[in-house]
Amino acid sequence: MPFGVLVIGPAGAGKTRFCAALQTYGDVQSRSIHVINLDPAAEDIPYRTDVDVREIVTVDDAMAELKFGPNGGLVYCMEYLLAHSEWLEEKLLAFAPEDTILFDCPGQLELYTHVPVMPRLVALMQRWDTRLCVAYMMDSVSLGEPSKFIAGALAGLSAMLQLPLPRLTVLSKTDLLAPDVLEEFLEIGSATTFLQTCDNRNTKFLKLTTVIANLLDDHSLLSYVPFSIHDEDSPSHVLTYADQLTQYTDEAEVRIPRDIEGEEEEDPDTAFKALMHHHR
Ligand SMILES: Nc1nc2c(ncn2[C@@H]2O[C@H](COP(=O)(O)OP(=O)(O)O)[C@@H](O)[C@H]2O)c(=O)[nH]1
Ligand SMILES: [Mg+2]
Repeated sequence: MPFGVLVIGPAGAGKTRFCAALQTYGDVQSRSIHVINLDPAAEDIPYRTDVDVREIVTVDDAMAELKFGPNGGLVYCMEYLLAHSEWLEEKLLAFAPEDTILFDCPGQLELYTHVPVMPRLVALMQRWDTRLCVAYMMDSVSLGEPSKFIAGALAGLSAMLQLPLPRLTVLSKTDLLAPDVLEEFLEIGSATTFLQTCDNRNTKFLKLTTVIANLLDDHSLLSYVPFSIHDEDSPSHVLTYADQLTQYTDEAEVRIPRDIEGEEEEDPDTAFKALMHHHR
C-alpha cells in the first residue's frame, strides 16, 4: 500500500517545485519518493515523472481538437482521466508498499469546489489501497495583507473540505518573507492574533474578518508548515508531518506523541501542533 500526498493549491503557489524538492531529498536520503504529474496543462516539469497524465491527455490537445478554452479543456482532461481511471490504477499498482507518491495536481481550484473531479479521483485512489493526505500550498505572499490572508486561508479550506483526507497547509516560498515576519507568524499560531498585528487592516470589514479568523482558530483549521525550495531542511520538516498523516510511521523519524496513558491515540491536530512547536 503506497503512501501518497496530494499536492494542491492555486497556480503559481509552488506545487511543482515542492514536488521536485521532495524528490531530490528522497534521492539523497535513499527514500523512495515518486512524483506523478496530474496536471494536463503542465509545461516544464523539473522532476522525474514516474507517471504523467499527459501520456493520455493534454489541455493543448483538448483545446486544438475539441475547441475548448483553457478551463473547459482542463475539466475535460480530468474527466477523461476519471473515465480512464484503469490507466492510473495500473500505474499505482506498480509501486512498492513503502513508496511515497506525490501527486502534482492542477492549480484550478474549481476542480475541487465546483466540479467533483478531484473528490471522485480521491475516492477511487482510496479504493485502490493508497494511504493519502492532502497538502495545500499557500503562497507566503498571503501574509502581506489581511485580505489576502483570509482569502488564501478560505480558498484552501474550501478545497480541502471537499477532500475527505487528513490535511496540512504548507506556507510556500518562505524565503521571500523577512525572517522576523515568518518567525512571528509561526509563533503567534492564531489567525485572530495574526490579523490584530497587521496595521493595514480594512476597518470596514473588521468584524467580518475577526469572525472568520475566530472560526479558523476555534476549529484548529490552520496549522502551517513553512517551506522554501532554498531551505535544505524544509523537505524533511514537511515529510515529518505528511508521514504522520498517512501513518507512514515505520520509517518516520518522529513518532506520534501518545496520550500519557498510552491508550488513546492523540488527536491529529494536537499532535500536529506539538510537532510544529518541536520544529521551531
Ligand atoms: N523564491 C521562491 N520561489 C519559489 C519557491 N517555490 C516556487 N517558486 C517559484 O514560484 C513559481 C511557481 O512555482 P511552481 O512550482 O511552478 O508553482 P505551481 O504552479 O503551484 O506548480 C516559479 O517561478 C518558482 O520558481 C520558493 O520556495 N521560493
Ligand atoms: Mg505546477
